[in-house]
Order: sequence, then C-alpha cells, then structure tokens
Amino acid sequence: MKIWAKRLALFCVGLMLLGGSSAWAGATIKLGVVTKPGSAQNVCAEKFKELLEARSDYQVKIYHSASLGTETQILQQIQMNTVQMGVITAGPFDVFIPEVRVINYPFLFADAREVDQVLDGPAGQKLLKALEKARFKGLAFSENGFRHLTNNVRPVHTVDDVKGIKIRVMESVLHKELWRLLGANPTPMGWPIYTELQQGTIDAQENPLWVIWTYKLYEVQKYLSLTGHVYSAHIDVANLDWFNGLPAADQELIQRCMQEAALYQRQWNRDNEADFLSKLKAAGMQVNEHPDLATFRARVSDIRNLDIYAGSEVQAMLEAFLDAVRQIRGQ
Ligand code: EAX
Repeated sequence: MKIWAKRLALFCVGLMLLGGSSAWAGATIKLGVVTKPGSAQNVCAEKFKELLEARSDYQVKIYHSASLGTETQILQQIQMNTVQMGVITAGPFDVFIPEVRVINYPFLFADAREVDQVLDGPAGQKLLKALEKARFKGLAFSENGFRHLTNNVRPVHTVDDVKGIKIRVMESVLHKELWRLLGANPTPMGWPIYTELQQGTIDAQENPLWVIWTYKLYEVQKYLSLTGHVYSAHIDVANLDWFNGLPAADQELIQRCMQEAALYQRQWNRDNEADFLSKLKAAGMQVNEHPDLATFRARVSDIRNLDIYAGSEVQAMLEAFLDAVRQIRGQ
C-alpha cells in the first residue's frame, strides 16, 4: 500500500510537471515565410528563432523559399494550425481581414518615423487586434519597406507613364484596385515572379529595394522609379487558438521575442536601403529618384471612397490611422 502511494505521488509530480510550462518544453513551432534566406522576412524569422531558442526549450523550424506555397497559402495553413506562425507581407492579409487595407493606403506614411509611431501606437495595436476575427494572433510588425515601381516598357516619371503597363501585384484586393486606378493593367500573383518578368508575361512589378536586389530583378527589369507609393509591413502572426492555449508565460515570451525580432529587422532594412540602391544602379538599372509623385497622389485621392474601403469597420480603422498620422504632423 505504501509503495503504491509512493508511486501515485510520483505519478502526480510527473503530471504537475507536464501540466506546467514544461509541457511545452522542446515543442517545435513551424514558422512560414515565402521568401528565401537573406530576405527581410527571414531576417525577422531567424532573429525570432535565435531569441526564443536561447530563452526557452522551444524549437523553431522555419519553412522558407515558397516551400509552403504563396503567402496566401501560408496564411491558410496558419489558420488550420498545420503551421503555427508566419512573417507575412501585409498585402495578402486584406483578403482575410479588410481592415488591413489601411496599412497599404497609398502615400499614408511620409517616412519610417511616422511608420513606427503609428504601428507601435494605439492604431497599430487596434489593427493587430482586428486580426483575431480571422483567427490570427497579431504579434508585431516587421517590414518589407516602401514599395517602388520597376518596369521594362519605359521610364516612369508621371502617372501617365504607367498607362496600360502589365504589372504583377500581390494577391491583395487593395493593390489590384490601386494599380487599376493608376491606369496600369494589374494581375495578382503570388511570389516569386522572376520567370514571369523574364518571359514577358508581365512588364512590371513593385517592391522594396531589397527585393529588387535579392531576387535579381535588375536582370529582367530596366527602369526603377522611387515611387514609395505604399508602405509594406509584414504582420508577424500566430494561430490564435494555438497561441491562447499556451501557458501565459510562454505567450508573453513568444510575443516579446517577436517584438524584439521585428524591431531588429526594421533597423536592418533601413540600414541597408541606400546600399541596395547603389547596387541596383551599379547593376545597370535606370533609376528615377524623384518621380512626379503629385500626379500619382492626385490619381488616387478618391481611393477611400471606393468599395474596398467601404464598411464601417474599415472606415473606422482608416480614420484611426489617418488621425494618428495627422497627430504626428501636428495637424
Ligand atoms: O517580399 O509578394 C510580394 O511582392 C512581397 O513583397 C513578397 O513578400 C516579397
């Protein structure tokens, strides 16, 4: 009887250990990014892995280089919890959560300082919360950066130069509508797109400088205009139910590690931008550093009245973002 009691006690201790945070010890978190090692998403994902593994028994396995499919497909896998986390460009989220269109609102942010203040302030937090409707836990914002236009047809200075150009856009409702408004002929496609540019299925694309460099788009695109038309965030997410099922201390740790990784990655992107630009010039791209952005702005000035921004929740989120920007500018 005594031995039996002892065994029971041991068994209970074992159960307690399992029920505590060590139940998750050594668990492997699958994290998806669409891009390849060395790219902006991966810099964030790898930093997160390094921080979390140093501070816990979790293992993070990063699936990259489109091995899980497009960003839209990775988001679907996160929703199904076959993948727990992702560092995903904001664009494709807008099919799942229309409010995300506000980050991609054209010409919203003037610079990185405004980006940081808005995304790390109440407006950004409100947007992360809105992701829960689609069962995503929003952890942090890292960045792709400001997006610029490249093409093969002609140098682009004013918006009229964009007319009729076949441009690849992200699988995003906002991006398709934006390029339609600007006069181009947009086709949504997942990433990557080198072959399509090479074969001439499309003439143009738009992405931050690191993408144009890292994916060697300068080999298949002649003209670059620094339009900075949209700020492209990454939203760093987890499956909401998986995340909520973790012990509170683990949730906090994962959130903290991702926030630190995101800050580290934003700085990495900004520190390298000038270097990417000189490399692209050296590689032979014809760069227009000062396109006539007033003509672009004028063409999209009505965008907030279109269907894509209709609906009280999207309008309220847009107002929160526009308001936050106005406050920073003291308007
Ligand atoms: O980082 O699909 C896109 O254009 C994205 O910017 C992609 O994540 C490359």
